Amino acid sequence: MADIWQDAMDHAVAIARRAGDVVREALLDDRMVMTKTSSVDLVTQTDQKVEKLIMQSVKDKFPTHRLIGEESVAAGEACDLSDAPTWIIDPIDGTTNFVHAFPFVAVSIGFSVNKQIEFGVVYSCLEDKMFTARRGKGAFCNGNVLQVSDQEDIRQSIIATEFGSSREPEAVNNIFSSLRSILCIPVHGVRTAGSAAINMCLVASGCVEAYYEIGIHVWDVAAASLIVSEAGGVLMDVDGGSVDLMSRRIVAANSRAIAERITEEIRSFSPPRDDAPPQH
Ligand code: LIP
Repeated sequence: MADIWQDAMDHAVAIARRAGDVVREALLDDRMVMTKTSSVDLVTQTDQKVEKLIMQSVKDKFPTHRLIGEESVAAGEACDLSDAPTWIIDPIDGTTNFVHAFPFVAVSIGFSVNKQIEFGVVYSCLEDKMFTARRGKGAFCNGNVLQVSDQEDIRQSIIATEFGSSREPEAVNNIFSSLRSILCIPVHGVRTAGSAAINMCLVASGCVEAYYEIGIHVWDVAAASLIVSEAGGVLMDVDGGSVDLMSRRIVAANSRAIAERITEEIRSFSPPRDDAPPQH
């Protein structure tokens, strides 16, 4: 039977590649940096330009589809995930990396129908790695099948996480408390790539056993969540329940056992949800 979303997925791959060209070219120019929720929550004109490029091309080709984009939400648009076909876009995941030319920068495009991710495309544009997954059909990097690590012992594992974009002492304490507990399990190591989407693609590729973070947004993880699960991994909330992509909390791991072990060590908290009504 023909895949009804194949055309949309092909378009997502093509537009992610075009967006990647724009990101790579922009690295040669001066990058004017602006801030959003804090002095370390960065945005550039390239984030905004790439989001417009992706959104316009989707509107032209699929005029009935809905869109959620990081920079549009930052500009005041609602972040509502309905049952309608919806493109969930992060034009540059790893903006701080982009600003510093640290080489992990991704264009992330997830596509959801009935609140279920149907396909995910993450283009790590400086590495030229195109990660793709279609629900029920596996995950790939540049056409090669992805499979999570088969390591079952967390003591033999590498765990990825991030420090987030708050420097409030309480937030930093929470992050370091979880990090300390996990490091002291002990694990082989902890890594931060600077991009949630790339961290999750590292889980899908079997390079790290797990990734966790509190504070991410739906556009950071929508596409990569399917890449992880189609590579044989599991997704979980940081308290051990089912993952909720709007909750801003995620554990992505190679196995349920490692995901659950991580949830035992995380000091959890709940940032305002992505779909919370705007504060006035
Ligand atoms: C970033 C993430 C990063 C996380 C930041 C932020 P951006 O996305 O990928 O892992 O720690 O809080 O969400 O802003 O570069 O798209």
